Amino acid sequence: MPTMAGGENEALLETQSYPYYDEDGYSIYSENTTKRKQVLRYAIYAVGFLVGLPLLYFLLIYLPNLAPPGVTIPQMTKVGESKVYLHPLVSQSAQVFDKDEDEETQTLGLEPFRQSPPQFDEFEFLDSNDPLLEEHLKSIALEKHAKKPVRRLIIIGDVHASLKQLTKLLDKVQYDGGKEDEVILLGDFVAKGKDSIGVLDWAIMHNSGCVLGNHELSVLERYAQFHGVSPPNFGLDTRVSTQLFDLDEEMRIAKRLRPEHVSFLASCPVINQLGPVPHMNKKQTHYLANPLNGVAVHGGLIWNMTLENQDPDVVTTVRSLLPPDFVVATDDPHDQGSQPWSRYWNKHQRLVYKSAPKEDLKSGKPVGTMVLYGHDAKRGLKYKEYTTGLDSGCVYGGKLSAEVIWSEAQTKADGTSKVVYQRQSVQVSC
Ligand SMILES: [Mn+2]
Repeated sequence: MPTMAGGENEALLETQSYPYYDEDGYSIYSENTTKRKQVLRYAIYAVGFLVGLPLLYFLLIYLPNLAPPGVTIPQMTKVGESKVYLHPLVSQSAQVFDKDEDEETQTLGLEPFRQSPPQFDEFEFLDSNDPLLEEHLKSIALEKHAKKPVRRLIIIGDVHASLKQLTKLLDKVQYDGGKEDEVILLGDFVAKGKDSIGVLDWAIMHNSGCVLGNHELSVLERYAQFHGVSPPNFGLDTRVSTQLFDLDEEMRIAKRLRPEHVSFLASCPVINQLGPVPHMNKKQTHYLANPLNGVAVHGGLIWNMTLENQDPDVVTTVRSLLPPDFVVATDDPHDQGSQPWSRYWNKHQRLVYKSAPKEDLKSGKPVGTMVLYGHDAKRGLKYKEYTTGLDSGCVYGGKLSAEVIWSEAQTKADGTSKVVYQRQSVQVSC
């Protein structure tokens, strides 16, 4: 055969090898294929719907929730004051308290120690027109209506994100939800446990009082880095943080903080002045007539400094003091020769009390300062005359502890009335 046109040859080949094309080049299966394509299109729509909807949810709902918008951290308070005061309570079934006959206790004006906790529903507020109230408020230098009256302070040691145990403890003390009870969290209420955000939400919902712990401070520092805002500061004390934080547990908490969490954390002072709290003798057997000035902190205070001069980083972390002068703080109680900060605080406050004018002791005005603190789970629940340690290691399988404080108008056998401060220690296992 002579030469053949290349095109013809190719066309032939094509027809032979692709028999499902007719002469016009249309598929003889075109109807079937269209149906198949339609099914395929619907399948793609279905899959797209199934994948797209969760994706949309992830992008619009879950992700923004995962990293809420950043806000600037408001200026924080070093020394703050509780917004409530303990209004004296009176028992409905009028009780008369015998004067303690012991000679030593008489001179000190001791009050009988209530062994069992009172039933708080039996109590009501002392009438606001009662002259005893006027006299009492004057002795503690408090103006009527300056603060919200409450019946109890419920001061709670390191909660560490243990929301379940917190509510269990509050059930046990029959917390009224914040109407006339004031909860004060002693710092480190976030981190380590299961539900940091849950505890924060609880505290905000119940308008609870607080102090700043080392973990809250760390979380705020990480929050500042994550959102590129200024780190937490206390005004004159400029905190310059050069540290870069990794993705640790506190960073994960920081990423989840919503603006209301940040403003709550920033509202917690480092040192929270609570007003008068009961004063018990060294052996913890009797109440003294004078209350003490109650101060809540997370770690502790340095004995030779005013509240205003304390360093926030020390107050939130101190456990012990270093020799030779015991004015330098360490958080490691194993440091050689170190002593608990509370030992020096108690020594110093005993001197303050001894040197107080006799009239002050008689007037019922607070003399000396009681520090309520957490942070020291190893030493645990610790009662001294001028310090109360309330971290009983809940998150390590220990207990969660509350110190419940109230004041009572008591009538003595001789007919005189007086306001006394009392306390009760309550624990739940974790
Ligand atoms: Mn701590």
